[in-house]
Amino acid sequence: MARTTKHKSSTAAIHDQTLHRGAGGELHQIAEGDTPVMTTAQGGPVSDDQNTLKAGARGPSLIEDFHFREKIFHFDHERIPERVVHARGYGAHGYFETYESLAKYTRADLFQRAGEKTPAFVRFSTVAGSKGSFDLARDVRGFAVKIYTKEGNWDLVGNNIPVFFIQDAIKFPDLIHSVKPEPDRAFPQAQSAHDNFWDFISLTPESMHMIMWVMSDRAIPRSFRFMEGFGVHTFRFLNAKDESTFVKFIWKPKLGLQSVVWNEAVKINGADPDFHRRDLWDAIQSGNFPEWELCVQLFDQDFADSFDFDVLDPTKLIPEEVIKPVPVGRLVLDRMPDNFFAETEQVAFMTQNVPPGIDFSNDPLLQGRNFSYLDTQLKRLGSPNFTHIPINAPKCPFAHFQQDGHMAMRNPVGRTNYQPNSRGEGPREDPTRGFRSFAEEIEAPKVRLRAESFADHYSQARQFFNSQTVTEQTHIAMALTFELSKVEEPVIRERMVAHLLNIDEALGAAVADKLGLEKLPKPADAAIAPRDDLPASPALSIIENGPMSFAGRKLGVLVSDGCDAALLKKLQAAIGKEGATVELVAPKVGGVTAADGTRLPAHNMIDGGPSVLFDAVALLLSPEGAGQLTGEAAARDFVADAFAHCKFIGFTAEAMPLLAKAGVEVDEGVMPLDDAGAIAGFVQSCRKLRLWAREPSVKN
Ligand code: HDD
Repeated sequence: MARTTKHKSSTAAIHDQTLHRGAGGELHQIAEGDTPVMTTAQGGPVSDDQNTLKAGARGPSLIEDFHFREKIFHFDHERIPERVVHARGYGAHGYFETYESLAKYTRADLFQRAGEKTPAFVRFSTVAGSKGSFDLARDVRGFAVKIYTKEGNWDLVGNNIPVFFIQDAIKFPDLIHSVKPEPDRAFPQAQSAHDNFWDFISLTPESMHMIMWVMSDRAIPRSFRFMEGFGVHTFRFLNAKDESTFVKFIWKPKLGLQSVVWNEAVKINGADPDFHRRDLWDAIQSGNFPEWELCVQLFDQDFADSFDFDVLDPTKLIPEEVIKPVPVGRLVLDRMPDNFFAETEQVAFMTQNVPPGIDFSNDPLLQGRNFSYLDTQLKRLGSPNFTHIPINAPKCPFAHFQQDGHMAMRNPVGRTNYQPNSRGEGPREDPTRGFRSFAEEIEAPKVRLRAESFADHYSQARQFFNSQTVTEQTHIAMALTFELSKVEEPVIRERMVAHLLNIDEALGAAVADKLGLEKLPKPADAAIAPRDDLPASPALSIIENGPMSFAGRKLGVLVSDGCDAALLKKLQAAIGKEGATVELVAPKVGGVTAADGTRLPAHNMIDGGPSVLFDAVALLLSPEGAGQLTGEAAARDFVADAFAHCKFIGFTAEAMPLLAKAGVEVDEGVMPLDDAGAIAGFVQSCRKLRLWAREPSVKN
């Protein structure tokens, strides 16, 4: 196999070693000069890779052509089954850095020493779509973190939403069947806007809290870098004395929260289906390493007993105002995989991967997940030896007597492969360092029952809705209306509205009105009457938790021949100082010639760089350029969309005709850029990310 190694990552080093020991990789480097000779997978040099072996130049192909046979055989088997859920994902390497010792709460090795860095791999994903689907689906985002600790891999397999649709894992196949393409017609792809999903949801009141989140802007994040991650379930920390503290895990993005609006999401999917992938790739490749703080909400049994809801119920959260999340470390992503398949596709996350000092709670969803993930890895990766793949292998020493099976790469040496043995050979268990479960006393009848304490399905849904700004509440109502408008069976729409009335009467009525329901249904029967005394939790709003910074964001500047290069330079400097980037959009990708003769190469031609790809835009045009662009639909859309999506728009006076033609009524977010002072003001406004006050007039 001809192999070229760009730079040696730790994973590559493991790979090399394996090749060295297993196959004598260096034998294949039969090189002439620096170019390695192509060989078959068996190592035989290949003389012709352009033509199959034939009986005569125009004759039939011969089956003895082992090179062709091997090449096509391998190609035919390149795909492994995609994940049943979370098929579309994107990963990156990095590290977790511990802030201070948490020994008081947990004996987990990675939390013992301040400043220690532990290698990590993260895979972000959507849930419903196939591997090739688009990034801006309205969907939950997976946020799966593998931390290679010195005492085994810890997988925190979470989402960007702190609650889930269902309370018991036995409903997971039904939930996923309902959201995936309908089985007879095989559509819609990567969308929940169809009958099956809403039929299931409207018959599953426990989903209502999650539905509020999924219909909110959380489900259309601007970037992986700008979203939170949640472990969802309650876990346990166990300290050296085996004392337990309950813990919930939250990842907080350093760059703050940000989402897009639905109209924008739909257009991004057309303009750049890989929008989120590209964003992560660009950020890491340019050295702007994304970062999250790991925060923990810690509580004891007394709090659990006194909390309004059951801490084992994954459809509930503990508001940050009730238990403040404490930062305990940071996650930095600083390296893209060398190979997508080897790492991002083959990475196997499993909730049951916890190191000593972290333990499970009895959350019935978590318990079911712990059972499920091992199965899925065997199916997908095809062998119980999937931990031999470098991305899944622990980075600490490991030793056991598991052996053989498909593709076994690490094989035991010596005679003894069992324990106990009288030769004193091989690994032995260690009761002190080894994993111990919390010794919870359990005496209970064996039953199939849902706890009464799980029965309140509406109160936290209402609390979430009440915690949103008016803008966000409007987005939720519009998302629900859009999704339900795609549902063909009226009874499902009505059933959903009946649930909404239990969450917020005005929301239910607004959605009913927008759907054109003839009359309002009765509110759904509630197992427990929804509470209206839960205080709003500002931590639940994206807008309330904006970064007040433009760092990590992107300004798109539309330029034309004859534009003002000096002004552009000032703008670029101001945006650069803010920690953001500038991309030029021009009539031709080759660029434009500014009034002073400077040649300015563009990143995109207008059709390829619509404003939905940017967080704010500026129009730096000459009078002729503006005149020309008013005649181009893509240029008018560039401006009209930026305005409709409530973005800040900077412009030079020459661009006025284009603004007018695009239907823009100049407001406080459409800002002249005539001098350095104006540029500073524009950049300052961009920190707000959007001018939401404009929204009622443009109706997103
Ligand atoms: Fe799951 C993948 C997150 C409930 C069964 N899940 C998967 C991934 C994430 C989550 C992020 C992708 C991992 C990756 O990037 O490879 N899943 C969640 C969260 C849940 C949840 C946050 C609820 C709190 N999942 C859940 C249940 C079950 C599963 C209840 C089954 C009982 N999940 C799976 C799976 C997947 C998976 C089928 C598909 C591919 C994989 O595991 O590796 O086993």
